[in-house]
Amino acid sequence: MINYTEKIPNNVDLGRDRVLQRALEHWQPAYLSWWYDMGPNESHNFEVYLRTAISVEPDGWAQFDYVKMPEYRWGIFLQPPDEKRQVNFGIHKGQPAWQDVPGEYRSILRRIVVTQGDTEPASVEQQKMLGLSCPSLYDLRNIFQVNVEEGRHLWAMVYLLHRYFGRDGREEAESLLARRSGDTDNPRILGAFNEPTPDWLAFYMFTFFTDRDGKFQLCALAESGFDPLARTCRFMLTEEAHHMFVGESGVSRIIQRTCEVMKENKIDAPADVRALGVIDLQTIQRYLNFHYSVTLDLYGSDVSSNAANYYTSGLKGRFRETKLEDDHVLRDAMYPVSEVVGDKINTKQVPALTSLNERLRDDYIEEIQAGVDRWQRVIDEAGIPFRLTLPHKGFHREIGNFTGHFISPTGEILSEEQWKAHEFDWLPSPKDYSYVQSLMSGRVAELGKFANWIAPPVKGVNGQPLDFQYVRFN
Ligand code: BYC
Repeated sequence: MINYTEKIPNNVDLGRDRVLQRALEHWQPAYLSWWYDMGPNESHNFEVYLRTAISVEPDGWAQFDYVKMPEYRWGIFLQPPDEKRQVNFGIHKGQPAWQDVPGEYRSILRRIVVTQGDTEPASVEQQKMLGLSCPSLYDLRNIFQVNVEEGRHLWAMVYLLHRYFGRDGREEAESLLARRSGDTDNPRILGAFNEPTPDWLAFYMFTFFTDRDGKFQLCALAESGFDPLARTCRFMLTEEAHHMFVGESGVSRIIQRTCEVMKENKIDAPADVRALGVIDLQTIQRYLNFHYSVTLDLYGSDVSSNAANYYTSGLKGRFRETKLEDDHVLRDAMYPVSEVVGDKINTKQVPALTSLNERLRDDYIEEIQAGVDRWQRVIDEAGIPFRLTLPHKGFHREIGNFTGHFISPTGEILSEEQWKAHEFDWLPSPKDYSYVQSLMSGRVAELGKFANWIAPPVKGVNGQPLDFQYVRFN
């Protein structure tokens, strides 16, 4: 069980390590000050119907109650240890899993933990203003749940930094509170986390596409031979599932509402759809193209010696590593990656070890495609002849083999002029953003009411009705 009697709730017996406890208690006010500054705008007095973990077991989510977000019990929760666990891949395969950081891997491991940790506060910063334009109390509660859990994911990484990386770790933990999403001088580490999330369509796309990168990266880290990292990622994954649900169902409800209005009024031209105050499917496709492509970049270069090192040293595995049937060393294995040669996109075989980023990206794409197929069903059921598609992997990429090339959504290699002529057929234009934001100018806060541009969900949170008071404003 989680100990909530301590200042920092935890299931790692924090009280036994006074030095660590004091260091984290020192970091705690800095974290809160960051939350007051960069957490959801003007929300500090709201009471929000939030879930708080009571144990790390799968059914440990039983507790729902009204909580003021700055009083949320952020803490340190690791999956219980498995004494027999081993390093399951790479050159140390078969050795007992490490309970401490192996000296030779200290700096690369710290780097992985810092990169993971950096994304968590970044996403809270990106979503800071959205509470002011929520489509319902149900949705407002959901974004706040996502935000407090991203805050807890930051705690998870900061615990590892403080506990296992000494002074360097403490300095990194401070830097995690100092960088800012989108800041020119001190930005967040990874590209997608410096992009704005200016409206609720962008928020749902982000939680569908980018939080799912979170899932795949956490799954890869949950295989780590460094056992404390593996155990903390396993518990984070239970929180991540809700975030992806918010994204998938949010986009699905927007599509559903648009389709209803199109059918009722027998219209299909985007201008007519917009005139009725809902988001045209073409704009939804452009948002999809944007969020998909910036998220693909988060997997890193197609061919990466960093990725090979992470794997060989047993620090970061593949998706479902222990379920895969091969040697888990990848000495002779090959894997296909794409590259642009002249005016063609070719596939070539490269060592599987160096193409692990590409492989994880491919695993991700498979799952994303299944989600997009579920959105498509909503359109098909309404009898509307429109297809939502994932653009080509090379479309709008800034990391890896496609960088510097202009690739259309269907995979044609274009000149820069050709790209420019079509850019805003494929990606949201400033006009698209201002239209979407014009729909979201204020907060919809009456009980049970939903903004015109989104359908209500199928059911409420934790068995509560849709007209439940999910947030009390005070
Ligand atoms: N933007 O060999 P390369 C989540 C850098 S999301 C900017 O290509 P590598 C969440 C790279 O750092 C999951 N820079 O890549 C979701 C390197 O720099 P140096 C987050 C980038 O290292 C929603 C250089 O390019 N977790 O949890 O194999 C809400 C060449 O590196 C980018 C993780 O990412 C980029 N997109 O792989 C909240 C897991 N990509 O060495 C939370 C930990 C690469 O030249 N991170 N670079 O200075 C990793 O495993 C790896 O760092 C990456 C990159 C997969 C990100």
